[in-house]
This record gives sequence, structure tokens and C-alpha cells, in this order.
Amino acid sequence: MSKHTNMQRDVLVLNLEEQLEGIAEEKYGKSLKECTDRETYFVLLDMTTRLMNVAEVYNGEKKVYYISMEFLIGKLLSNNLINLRVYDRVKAILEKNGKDLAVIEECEPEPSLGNGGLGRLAACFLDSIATLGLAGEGIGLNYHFGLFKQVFKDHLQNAEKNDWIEEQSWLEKTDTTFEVSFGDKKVVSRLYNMDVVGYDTGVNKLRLFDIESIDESLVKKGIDFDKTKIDKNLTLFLYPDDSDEAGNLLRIYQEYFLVSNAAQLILREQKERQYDLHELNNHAVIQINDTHPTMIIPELIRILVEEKAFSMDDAIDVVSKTCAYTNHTILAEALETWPLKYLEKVVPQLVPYIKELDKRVRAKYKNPKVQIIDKDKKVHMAFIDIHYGFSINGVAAIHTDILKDSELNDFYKIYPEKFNNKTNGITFRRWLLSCNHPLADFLSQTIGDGFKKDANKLEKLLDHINDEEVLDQLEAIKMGKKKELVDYLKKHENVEVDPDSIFDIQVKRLHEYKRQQMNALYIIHKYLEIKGGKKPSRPLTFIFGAKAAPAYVIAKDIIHLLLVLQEIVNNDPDVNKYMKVIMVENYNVSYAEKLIPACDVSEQISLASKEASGTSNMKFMLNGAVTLGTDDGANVEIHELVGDDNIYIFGVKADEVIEHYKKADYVSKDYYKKSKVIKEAVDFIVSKECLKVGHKENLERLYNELLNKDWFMTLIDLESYIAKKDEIFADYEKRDKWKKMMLTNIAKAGYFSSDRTIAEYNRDIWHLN
Ligand code: GPU
Repeated sequence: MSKHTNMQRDVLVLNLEEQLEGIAEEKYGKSLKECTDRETYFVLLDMTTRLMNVAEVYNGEKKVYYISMEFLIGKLLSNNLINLRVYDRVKAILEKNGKDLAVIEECEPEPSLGNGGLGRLAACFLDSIATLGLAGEGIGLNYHFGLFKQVFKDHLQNAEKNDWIEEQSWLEKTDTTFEVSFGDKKVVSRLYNMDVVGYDTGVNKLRLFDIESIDESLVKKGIDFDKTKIDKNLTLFLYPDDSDEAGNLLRIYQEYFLVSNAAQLILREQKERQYDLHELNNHAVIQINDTHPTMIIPELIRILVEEKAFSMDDAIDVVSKTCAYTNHTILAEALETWPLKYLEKVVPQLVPYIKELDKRVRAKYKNPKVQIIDKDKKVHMAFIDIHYGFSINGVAAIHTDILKDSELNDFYKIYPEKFNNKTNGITFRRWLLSCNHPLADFLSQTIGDGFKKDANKLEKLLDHINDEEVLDQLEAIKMGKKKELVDYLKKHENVEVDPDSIFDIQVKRLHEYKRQQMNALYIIHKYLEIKGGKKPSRPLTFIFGAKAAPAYVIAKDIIHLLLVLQEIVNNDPDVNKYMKVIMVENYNVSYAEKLIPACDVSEQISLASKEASGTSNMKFMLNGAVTLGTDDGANVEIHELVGDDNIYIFGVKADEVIEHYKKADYVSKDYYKKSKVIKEAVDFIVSKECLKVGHKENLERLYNELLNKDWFMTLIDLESYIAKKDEIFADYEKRDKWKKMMLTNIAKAGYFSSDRTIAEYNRDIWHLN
């Protein structure tokens, strides 16, 4: 930090209380004490912004631009205060004025700029980039209603718009506007900035682009709007329903809008700094977050050729040396391929360049599986990234291996040097320091607070594995967090939960491959056991949080089943003393921060090979939950770190699953017929009990899907899942063993700090100083 900013900051921090009083007086003509909670929130927002304004802004010779359609940043107040190192002081000042920071925080709306793991990862990465003192920015879109707000009605998911932008917010409106041309229209963009402050370091920016001509009144009911009015709707929603052509086109408009703005911003900066564009790769590295921003490649090439007098060869060369791609999935349906005719409509100016890139590949390689434009005239976006980027990485060791050995093997054979792994990580500022103050404080007392800057220091906790006092403290902290969650669930979901019950939690987007339906079948199995007189030794609380894509019919049916089970189980006096089911409404980052610290059993039960990494698995582990999971994604690395004794692994392995797909020999009905337990659980979906509460159409559709298709092989693992889950619940009673497992999981979580991940990106891909 420079001396100058350092001094300004010190002055502000020294006079924090006067500052806060001054802002309160200025804004509301009141003392801090007299301010309402909401007013206090805005006073704090002002104060924090002032502090960030005097922090050092990173400006290296080379900068990383992390381009992403999603940044799931969550609420910012607490995290910014923590990273600015003033959280405790602010909390104390508020207390003196009769206020509780935790209550004030509730006034902050959560920006809904992402769907799930990919978007949250981008947010964790921004935190770590700033914390490591690297020059880097995020570039994304400023969706007004973001991802929809989930509301349950009649045991069904309803989608409503999620209004989060307020008059005063963390968004700073800038003077920067660009023109973005599509095939059939032009729009004007406006740049908004958000400060991203590192832990005890300086700030970077998150750049969010919006359209000037946005019209929020286009949204009439739920999340329905006229998808063709691009100049009014472009930044209304994240991932609007893409089940029809208009939705797909809108998605392409959004993607091009993002990359066109990004390209203009990056090139403007190069010009301001008087850099030679032939050396773009020495001053900029563009990390493409999944395929969504892939058009940045042909767009930059187009600009260099058409406006900067580059030859095609030179343009392709420098852009290829500047762009790197991260793959986040092997699910075929999630790998974007756009019909050429859609691109011709939305971005005709890019089509000659995409064809040129395709032509060059065709001239070199005969293999039809590596061609950018396939025989059906579809453009494979990932293939553009692989051929014309310098790095491609997966997000967990097993995921990268699958990319290399099967999914992208044809490319790996051509470019082995481009492939690398970067196992995901999470920022410990949010997922420990902010969401679990008691645990963070206890760790500081026990092992010193070095772990806050070097997460590997958490391993010191292992020195205390036989220290009963430490083990009891961990248990007490968990209980405290469970009680907080019990109060919250009572208030927000209107359910009574026993804090002494085992909290078993599965929170993540709803998808068949993540297999929430398998968890539901276990619940049915337990319900039937209890009805039959077999009681668990301790009550069980099954908690879910998940949104389903509005056009994903089966995912919505699974939500329906969970809500039906919640109704049946929680209202059955024979059963509700022994188990409860809770599907929380509108699961988001803020909810995760309440659920994760309170969790005992972390459900990570995807079909092996399908979850690229998962990141909630890391958050749960860090907060002392024990994983019940398949050998998939980052679970594999958690397993290696904690060892067999501190994790519960079940189910078929990835290579076996891949074999089944290759041979197309999985028949779910065989499993159903062979096993009484499976049959009973599956049949219950269409039983009298369920049909009385739920809808025939949804339940029958789900039942038929499981029986006749089950593409993600729920039934292949159901019996081993039931057995493992019974084992983990039994082990919960061995309190000494369990507490040691908690401790080991916390101690071994250091590897999953996103600081480690970002240091690796920088070491292997970005090379910033
Ligand atoms: N992921 Br592709 C998303 O959240 N959204 C996407 O569109 C795609 C991937 C997730 C993966 O499913 C998850 O396994 C991974 O941990 C996460 O990205 C971050 O890499």
C-alpha cells in the first residue's frame, strides 16, 4: 500500500465512530443511535465505500480479466468490513449504540447475479485475486432481476423476479458507455463498477455492463416478458428460459453484449497505457469462464483485423496467446453449441471469422470430432476455446482426467501441453471468518490466526486431536450454530426443528445428476421403516435447498416430491418425532451462510464422473461437517486428504459409470425388480399418501422417469447409499469419534482455499507479477 493511501486510511479508521456519526447526520439529520436498521445499513455502506476509495488500486504491467456470465457475490457489507479489517470495531460501535451488526446485515439485498457453483466460484476468485495483490478484474453483466426468486405454491416451484438493485448500493455508475452492434440492432451499454477488496490488501474492480435502454416494466407476471425486445430486455434476467428459439437467441445476444463490452474495455485500457497491441498477451490475460464468453476470441480477432490493421495471422496469433478457457462440466447438454443460423442473425459480423477459424482447423485435422462447425452447421463453442486459446483447465483432478482421457481426448492428443488442472477453492473470508465467527475465533485462540492468511496453517489443529477440551468446544460451536439455524427456520419456513437431531443437508442447484431424488428415496425408506416400528436412535433432520431451471420439468417434479414428503413426514404424528424434512424457499448465498455452519452430514452424492468439482463440499468440510459422498469431483481430493476414516464414500466409480454409458447397458428397471427396498421406495412416489397431497401429473412423470429412463442412474447406487447413510448416522452416536472427524475435516480444509487455487492459476496460466 502506498504511504499516501495508507495514511488516509489510518485517519478514517482511527475516527471510525466520528465518521459514522457524521454520515448519519449528513444523510438523515440524526445520530447513529436514532437511525433505523435500514438507515444504519446505508450509513455503513457509505463508510465502507469511503474506506475502499482510499485503498490501493492494483495496476500491474499485466492484468487478468476474468470474464463470466455470472458473479454470485452475495451480500457484501460483512465481507467488506472483514477484508478491510474493521469488522470488530464497527460491531463494537454499533453495540454501543444499541445495534446488532447481524441484524443490520439482514437489510442488505443479495445481488442475484449467478446460478450456482460457477458463479460463486467467480466471486471467490475475485476475493482471492485481490487478496493475493494481483491486478485483475471481473467482467460481467448487471442483471436487474438476476436469477429468479423461488416461491413455493401448492407444493410447486414458482419463479418471480428478484429485485435487488436499490437507489444506493455497492454499484457505482460510471461515465463509460459503449456501442454494441448486433445484426439487426444497436444498443448502448453503461458500465457499473463494484469494488472488490482483498483481505488486508488493496482493491480491484468488478465491471458490470448494463444497457441504457432497459425497461423493467416489460416483466408482467412471474418472470414472463417479451423475449424479442432485445433493446429493453437484454439485462433483465440471468439465463432466461432457453427452451425455445427466442430464449436461445436472447442468450446469444447477452453473450455477445458481454464480450463486445469486454473487448472494448480491454482495448481502451491498452491504448490508455500506450501498449502495443501486438504484445497484448504481455499485458492482458483473459480467463474465459466456461464457454459462455467464448465469442471474445472471434470478436478480438475481428477488431484487430478490421480496426487495427492486423493481418489475420497476427490477430489470431496474439489473441490465442491471450485467452485461456476453464471447463466446468462434461455434461453434453451443458456444452454450448449454437446453430450457425442463430449466429448469422445475432452476430453476422463474427461469422466470417468463425468460418475462418473453422477452415484453418479443417485444413490441419481430418478428425470430424475436432471441427468447430459440425456437419449439422452447429458451432461448438468449447472447440473454439481449445483450438484458439493457450490453456484449458478442468476444476478438479478427476474432472481434468476425464476431460483428457475421454470427453476431450481427441483434443488432448493434439494439444497435450494446453491441458491442466486447477482444483477449485473457496474464500475462507466468507466461508469461515464471516459465516462462522465462533469457529473462526476459537481457531484463532487455539492455533493462532496465521490460518487467516495461510490456510494450510489449519493443519495445526491436528495437534489437538486428543485434546478433549478442544473437541468439546468444536461440538459446542456446532450446537450453537444449529440453534441459530433452528430459530431461523422457525421464522422463515415455519417449522420446528430439534437442535439435538442430526442435520443432514443437501444444498445445490437441482439437477438429476446431483441426485436429490436419491436422497428423497432414502427419506421415503426411513419413513416406511419408522411406520413399520423401526425408530432411529436419534431424530433426523433432512434439509434441502435448490432451485430448478424453470424449463427443466423433471427437476421441478423432484422439488414437488420433496415438498410433498415434507408435508407428509412433518405432519405424521407417528413419524415427526423421529424425522423432519425441510425444503427451504429461495436458497441463495445468504441462506448457505446460515445452513453450512450448522451442518452435520454434507450430502455430495452426484453420479460419479458428473460433478466437475462441487464447492459446497469444501464449505461444509471447513465448517466441521462430515461428507457422505461418491468418488466424484473434489470429493475425491477431500477423501485423499482426510483418509478413509473421516469420510463416507459409497457408490459406483467414475470409470464404471463411463463404461455403462459407452455400452448403453444400464437398465433402471432391473434394479427396481431385483430389490424390495428399491421397489418400495420408488412405488411410494405414486402411493395414495403422496397422491393425496401432491399432483398426479408430476408424481407419475417422475416415477416413470426413474423406472424407464433414469439417465443419471439413481437406482444403481440406492442400496449402497442407504447402507452408508445408516452407517454415518450410527457413527454420529460415537461422539468421540465424530468430534475427531469434525476436527480432521476442518484441519485438512486448507487445501481448498481459493488463495491456493488462484496462486496456481497465476503460476501456471496468468504469470502476473
Ligand atoms: N457449474 Br457448466 C455451474 O455451476 N454452472 C454451469 O453452467 C456449469 C458448471 C459448476 C459445476 O457443476 C460444479 O461441479 C463446479 O464446482 C462449479 O461449476 C465450479 O467449477
